[in-house]
Amino acid sequence: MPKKMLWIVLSLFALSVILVACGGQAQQAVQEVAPTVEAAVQEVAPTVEAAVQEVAPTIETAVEEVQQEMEAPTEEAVEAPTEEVVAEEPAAVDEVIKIGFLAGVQDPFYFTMQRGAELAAADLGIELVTQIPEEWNATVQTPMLDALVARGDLDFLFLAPVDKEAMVAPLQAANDAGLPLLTVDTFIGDGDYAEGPVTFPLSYIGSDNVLGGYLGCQALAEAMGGAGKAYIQNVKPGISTTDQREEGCRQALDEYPDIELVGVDYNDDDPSKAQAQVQAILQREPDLGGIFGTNVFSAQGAGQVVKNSGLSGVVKVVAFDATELAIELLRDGTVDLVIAQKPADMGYLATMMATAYLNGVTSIPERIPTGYAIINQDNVDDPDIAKYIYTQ
Ligand code: T6T
Repeated sequence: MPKKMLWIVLSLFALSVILVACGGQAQQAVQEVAPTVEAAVQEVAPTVEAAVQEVAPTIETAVEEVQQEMEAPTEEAVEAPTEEVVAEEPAAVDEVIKIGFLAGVQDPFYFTMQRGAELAAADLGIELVTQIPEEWNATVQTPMLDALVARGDLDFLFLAPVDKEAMVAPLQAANDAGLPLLTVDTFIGDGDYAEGPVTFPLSYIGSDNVLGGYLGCQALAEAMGGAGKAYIQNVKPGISTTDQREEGCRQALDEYPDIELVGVDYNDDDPSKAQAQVQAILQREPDLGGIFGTNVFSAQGAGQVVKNSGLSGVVKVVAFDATELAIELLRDGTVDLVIAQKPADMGYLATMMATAYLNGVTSIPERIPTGYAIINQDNVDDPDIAKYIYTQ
């Protein structure tokens, strides 16, 4: 503002202060000088205006510059992102998040997992798209996976791959198509998504199945009195979970020199095939002492044949998976121990981790073990245990 302008304004201000201080006489004085003041104001008004006009563009530019500075990200923020952030761009979360769940097969274990996932979906306000194959088979699950990818509206997918090798390529294709994914219950590769041969799935949520197999067969060996002939009723080689349960069982039986493992059969997850195989081994080994059933249909087949053969309590049975039928066989003494996984927890956690990831959380643990409940005749009615029984 020009110096002259400043002086005029200041002197006018001083004058008005003096006038106020002087009271009545002042008023008369004011009226006398008013025209002069007015003339003075009229005189400087154009200059003031011109001066404002003059500096206006500068002020405006300055304001714009400040605004731009505030919007632009700082040097550090641009350079700082860690490696994971670069991995994949999470989906825009402006519309409802849509998460796909592809199970392994229709059985009480996955129905219970579905209920856990639905509970999480309700809690988190996301949409869940569930698909459950009728048969446990990679040739059935692969086209279902491809169809889920082809929909193009899913933001994330979690699934139980039915074979740890055969499902690597289909999942890689889904991931390459931009669909982030994690596996529940089973894994692909060796399950180590941090250092293993396959690392693109974000996480593996499921039981420690080697431990589960070990606990199951340690209990079987004890129930057999540490001696005799044992047998494993399994599903199909190549399934990460049941392969590991067999491995853990063998480790436990190896600790009992007086126990002989007389056979392992694979029932393709078909209960009637399981029954036929158990009838065959009982004929081949009439003094069989114990059977370990590695999952729902394996244990179901074994338990029903032992019961129907009147061998309840004679041939010891350990069942993996806490279906209502397994619990019934436990209550009537055919089954000695039931190992309950936590499929509802797996479904809930998978939905939660998927949602967290889509909301920008980058530190999703590559491994989330979900633990067990060991059920026997003494604790089967304890509500804290009974809650782990799978619902139909
Ligand atoms: O035992 C579960 C699951 O953990 C396994 O991967 C496959 O079989 C079940 O679904 C039970 O049928």
